[in-house]
Amino acid sequence: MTDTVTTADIGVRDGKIVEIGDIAPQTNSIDATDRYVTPGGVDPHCHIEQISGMGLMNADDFRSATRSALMGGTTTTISFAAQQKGERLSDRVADYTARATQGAMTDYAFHLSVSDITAPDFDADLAQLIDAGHRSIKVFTTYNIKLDDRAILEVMAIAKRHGALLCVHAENDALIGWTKDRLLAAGHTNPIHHAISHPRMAEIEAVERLIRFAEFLDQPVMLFHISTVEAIEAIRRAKARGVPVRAETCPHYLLMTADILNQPDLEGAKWMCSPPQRTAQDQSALWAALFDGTIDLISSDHAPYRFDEGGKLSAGPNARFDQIANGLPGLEVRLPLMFDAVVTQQRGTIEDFVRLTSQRPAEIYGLTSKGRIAAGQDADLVIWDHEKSITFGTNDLHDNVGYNPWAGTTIQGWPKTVIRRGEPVVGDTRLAADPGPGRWLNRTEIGVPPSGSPAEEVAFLEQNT
Ligand code: DUC
Ligand code: ZN
Ligand code: ZN
Repeated sequence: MTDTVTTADIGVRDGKIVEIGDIAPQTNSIDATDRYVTPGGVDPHCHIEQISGMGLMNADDFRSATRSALMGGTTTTISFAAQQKGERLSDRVADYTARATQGAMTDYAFHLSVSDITAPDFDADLAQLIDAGHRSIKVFTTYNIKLDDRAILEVMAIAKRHGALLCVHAENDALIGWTKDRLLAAGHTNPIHHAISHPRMAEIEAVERLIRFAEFLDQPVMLFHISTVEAIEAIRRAKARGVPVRAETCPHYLLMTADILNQPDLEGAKWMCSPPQRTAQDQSALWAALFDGTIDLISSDHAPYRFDEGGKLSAGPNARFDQIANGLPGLEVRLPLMFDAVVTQQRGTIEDFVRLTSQRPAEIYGLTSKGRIAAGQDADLVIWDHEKSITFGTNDLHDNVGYNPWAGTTIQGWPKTVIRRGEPVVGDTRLAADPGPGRWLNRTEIGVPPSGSPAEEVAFLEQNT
């Protein structure tokens, strides 16, 4: 395993890394002299071709989303097979598999996003899908697709029995709804009020609750998109006492604050996401948490909606904040933004950058062939031009969103060449003509050993009463 920087040739055959060392020149060599070569990015949280909680389809299908991912150096994605209420989970996974098989240019896996545990054959479907290699599950504690506490425990119990990781969008729904109603009643409808309607206490409460659930069942939980210093402290305390909790954050929490929503008219809607961006103090705490291991990884939470009537403005040009879809695009910019922030600006090392953007995501989500440069791994590689500076333009990304939320930001360091399973798919910032299909990644285990039978469950509860 190559966990430190080294100078060497990388030998690739049939899509796999076969050798690292001093290799005689070959016919199909790529010169990476004086360049960093890192593993392809693994983005473990992105919304692709998904219907939102408000019933709105994402702007990106698999083709546009994964094209954009490759352009930014990300070669593996985990998106959501999102069950609609009343729908069989296995039907959604079949539909989503067909869509990804046609369109995906990155390798990919799915989180099973659960919104209705009373749907037909739910328990059997979930168990069977986990056994078949879909080893992560997503639930919400807010939005109209939320599960209540009892339902979350039921899902966790199935995850425990079959060996899957539960991921949670953790915000307290009542705190959000109550605050939102007060704001609207007082006539506050602008996107900046979206941030106020998702109070930090909503995240703190739900994160603390989910930590207790993980502790109660001794069952790992991943806490998505952490944004507040108090949630970080709760996670740090939980990890210190051995609770199996994992956490992620995203570039827009590390590099943006809530005032970005304070724009004329509905312009601020471009940056609306949940949880919202917070404060400079939260940003400092997030960076510290990434370097002390409290937060494990950085995802994009790519949630693509156009700034038009088919997307953010679907409720019209005078929409209230609560009628505007949440999310911003991030698949293409996650890696370059983090290369700049960690490596170029020297907040950390190139090893930190790799750990947070590909190695830990691959480890945590059971993607055993990804996230490292080592013999036997898939040859997903990025060759960086660490000297190249770019200033983002208003519409220069390769997704289908039509705006770049980072317009005007200058970064240094760009993925010059991107290689997916040995095949150069991006060269000198141009997508190679026909990148060909990505592959579904069967996750045979995810570091969560299946605990077996209902009898074992009862025995566990007896011991831990
Ligand atoms: N919040 C989510 O929970 N998911 C998608 C995007 C967002 O803003
Ligand atoms: Zn979320
Ligand atoms: Zn999300």
